[in-house]
Amino acid sequence: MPYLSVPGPGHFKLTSDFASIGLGFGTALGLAKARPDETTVLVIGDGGFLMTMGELETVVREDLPIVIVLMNDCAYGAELHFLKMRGLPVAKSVFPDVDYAPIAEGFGFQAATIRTRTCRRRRLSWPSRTGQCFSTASSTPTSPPRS
Ligand SMILES: Cc1ncc(C[n+]2csc(CCOP(=O)(O)OP(=O)(O)O)c2C)c(N)n1
Ligand SMILES: [Mg+2]
Repeated sequence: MPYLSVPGPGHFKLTSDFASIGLGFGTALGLAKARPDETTVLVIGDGGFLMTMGELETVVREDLPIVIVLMNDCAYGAELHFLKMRGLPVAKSVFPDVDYAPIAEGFGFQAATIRTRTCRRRRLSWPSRTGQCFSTASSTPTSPPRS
């Protein structure tokens, strides 16, 4: 993991063992419940998030200390790239450019959308408190091809 560092192996959980998308959020809920004195950081793709975003309500209701970093590339990125490599139609692998931050705010999260490096630097002091925070790191949508 080139961009993430953690205190030790017990602080890192990759949910790819079962190879299914949609497992990240539930796993993070369990970890946060088990370790209420630490902040759990969930890094999740937009595809996996779309399958499980109702859990935003669980985080708030259970008052779990979670920071969510949503990596929004407006796609089932893994499929998109394989389809492109094979010259196949990609339309079923792309999503509209949804801004998820206001949705998280509606549930009571402190939320921000980060689209540029400048924007990211400005937000570095955030999150400033424990509790629920939500950051969606959106790559600039590239008008994904619909064919
Ligand atoms: C239940 C299930 N369906 C389909 C797949 C195939 N699959 C692997 S990665 C992926 C896309 C995940 O999209 P996203 O969460 O947005 O992450 P990204 O690849 O864009 O970073 C899919 C559909 C899977 N692993 N599990
Ligand atoms: Mg994605």
